[in-house]
Amino acid sequence: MQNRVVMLADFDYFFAQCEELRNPAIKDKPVVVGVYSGRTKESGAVSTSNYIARKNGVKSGMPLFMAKRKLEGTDAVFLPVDHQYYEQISNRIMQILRGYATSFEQVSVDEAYLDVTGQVQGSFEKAKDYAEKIKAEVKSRVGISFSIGVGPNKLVAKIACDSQKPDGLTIVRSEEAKDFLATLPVDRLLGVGKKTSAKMGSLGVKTVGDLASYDVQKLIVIWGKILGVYFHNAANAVDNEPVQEQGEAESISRIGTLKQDSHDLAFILQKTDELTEDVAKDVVERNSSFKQVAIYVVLTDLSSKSRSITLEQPAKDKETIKKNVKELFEKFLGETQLEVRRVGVKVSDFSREEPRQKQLTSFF
Ligand code: DCP
Ligand code: CA
Ligand code: CA
Repeated sequence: MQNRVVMLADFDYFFAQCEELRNPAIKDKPVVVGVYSGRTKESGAVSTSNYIARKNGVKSGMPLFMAKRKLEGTDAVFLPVDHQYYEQISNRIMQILRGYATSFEQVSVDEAYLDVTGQVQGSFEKAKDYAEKIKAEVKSRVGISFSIGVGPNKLVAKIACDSQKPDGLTIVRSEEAKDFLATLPVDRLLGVGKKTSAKMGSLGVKTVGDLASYDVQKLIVIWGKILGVYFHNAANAVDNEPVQEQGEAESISRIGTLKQDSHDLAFILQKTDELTEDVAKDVVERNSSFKQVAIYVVLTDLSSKSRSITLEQPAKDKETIKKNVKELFEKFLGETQLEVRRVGVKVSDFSREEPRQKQLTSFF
């Protein structure tokens, strides 16, 4: 099986960079964006700052008075957060990024995963050029720089991205992934907080590499099956979470044109079976069950029709789709003399199961 190529894009010093964008005159100064609590003129916390301010020791979350002290004697600029404006910029970038990926998942105002396996034919070599192209386009169209991590999955892409900022591009190939993670402290893994890393430390597990070679059965005894297996896999750079848009699609469908117009059931089902394969793959990826199967038909006179069946039980397998599509077409072809030109397969009415990701993160 071909390896996946997953990117994480994380916008550099985002709120502060947005401020620089609308007021380039502040670019060479320390820039601090903060939330002013309003109690006194000085009270509040730093949201983020540009890299000039960071060099002086300013950090996200730090009280503003402390940031002021660190920047004493400089021409630092302090600004209040303007979420609406940052969201506008973010949306423009996200829209561009979305166009570069087969599947796309925005995770926050300044971060998104892109599955680009198809675009780069699974090649990390090509992924490098592709990432540079994406960065250049966003820079020229929006004016914002960001860092990209590329890896065989989301976990590796994220850590790759964090390893080189700002304006970074870090590529970690499948075969390098395990070694890349091995020297990092365990708390760099999602879900390993203070308590967990202290517990792991007491077992002699300090680095991700230690965790990777630790007996998985022992991890399961301590943390239970789901978390134990997750820690083991994550440490070994194994992560099968799909890149998927948050929020739910109403339906999953595919439409195609027949090689020639036809009234022949077997010929038509050849095409719909092909479409069903793709629909079923998406169903698996979204981990959803559907209760409705529908066909869409465009006839030679260009009129279009649709027919649907509601299942008694939610289903998620492709055989159920094929069987119902067949029944729908048998019936439909009995109702018309016209030949069929285009066909579509659609499943809908999802009863979504807990996505695996949610199950896991609900532990954290
Ligand atoms: N943010 C915040 N308070 C924090 C951390 C972050 O308000 N304690 C906001 C401001 C950031 C944005 O979220 O601009 C994104 O957070 P990041 O952690 O990605 O940090 P930056 O984008 O600021 O910097 P970097 O260049 O390190 O990604
Ligand atoms: Ca971020
Ligand atoms: Ca960022």
